[in-house]
Amino acid sequence: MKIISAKVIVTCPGRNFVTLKIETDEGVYGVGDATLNGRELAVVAYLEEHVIPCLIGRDPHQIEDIWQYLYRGAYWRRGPVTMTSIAAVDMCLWDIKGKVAGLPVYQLLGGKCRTGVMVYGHANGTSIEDTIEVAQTYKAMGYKAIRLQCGVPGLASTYGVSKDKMFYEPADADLPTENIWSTEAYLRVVPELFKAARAALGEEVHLLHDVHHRLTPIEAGRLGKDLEPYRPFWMEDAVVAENQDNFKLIRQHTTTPIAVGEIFSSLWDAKDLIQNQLIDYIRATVVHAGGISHLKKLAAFADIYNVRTGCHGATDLSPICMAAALHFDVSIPNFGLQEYMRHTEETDAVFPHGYSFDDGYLRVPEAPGLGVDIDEDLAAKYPYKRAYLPVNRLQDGTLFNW
Ligand code: EZ4
Ligand code: CO
Repeated sequence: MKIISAKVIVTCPGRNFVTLKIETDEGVYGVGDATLNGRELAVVAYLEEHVIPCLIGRDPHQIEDIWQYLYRGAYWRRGPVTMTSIAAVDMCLWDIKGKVAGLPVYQLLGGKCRTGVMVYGHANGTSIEDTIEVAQTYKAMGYKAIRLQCGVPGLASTYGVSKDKMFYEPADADLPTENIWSTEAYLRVVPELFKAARAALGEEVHLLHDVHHRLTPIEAGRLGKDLEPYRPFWMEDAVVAENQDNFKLIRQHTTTPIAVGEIFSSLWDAKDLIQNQLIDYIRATVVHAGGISHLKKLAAFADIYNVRTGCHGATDLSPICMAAALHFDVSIPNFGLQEYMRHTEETDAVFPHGYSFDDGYLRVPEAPGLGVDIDEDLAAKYPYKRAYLPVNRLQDGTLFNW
């Protein structure tokens, strides 16, 4: 079997998605997500100019060899553009292998370890009351885990709080919009949100929170401690992670479980965090961390240190990534939780898929391969539109982390 062609499809059904499609001489094709939010066309160029020419004529069954070829062969290692490109190829090849075998990809990964994938939804609102009201809706829909984000009094807008109640799309401007941030105001409101939420939602439901890289380690230690009475499932991205030592200080001060890694590109970004047991959940994703092949390796490494997975699953990861994530999630022993932000109807129509939500769980597609596709005619109706994530400044104008 040989790869005869590959192409990159860019579509914007409400938001941008980049998709790689690899075709073989036997008519079987595979699809892979290649979306890197706000930097989409950098991945397109990398794939078109530097990856696709190297794939033509290769045997698509040699997933590991092709992975190594693209990783070691580039000389320049890691980085989000490279690893997203490699991930897209990897997803295509697993899709092809599954279709040829007549098996869903999870079967090729060792079969199911669980019947479904527990997911968490995003409840957010400008006030604590609004947020809890949305959380009640999620609970009524069957969600077992809910992320809570609310507006910060005194700030005009912040990450995690959408204009639309059930959809959240932060990359919404032709050039970055600017948010203003106050750590002090934020640290006052979040414990209040959790206190009210526990009282309103009961003890059973898992409650999560995303700090979105806004704190220093000692501030994160304090927030973790303040949230302990309400038993959060995790505190996410409490600090920036370039310096993995940041997490030591957090650990010294709180037993709130720690999650990090949605912007990690590889195992190497998480190595010290895992080995030193400084985190509880690793959020690296199929699309941004080298595909199913690399994430399997990361999860196996994490398992040794009791770290479980909590894959990123925001709307900027396409339904192709979601399908791939579900095959991965059901097949590994140390799965923790999967993020699930629902896509819009337009997006779901461009990417027909076989996964479905059922009482708090996503069920993995049972069709051969990944069980997801792209409708190219429909995709062509939505041309690329440049869209950036916001930037964030402190009240005195200092550029901060978004
Ligand atoms: O802001 O995916 O946990 N989820 C998140 C996301 C991120 C976006 C950025 O591309 O933090 O909503
Ligand atoms: Co996040």
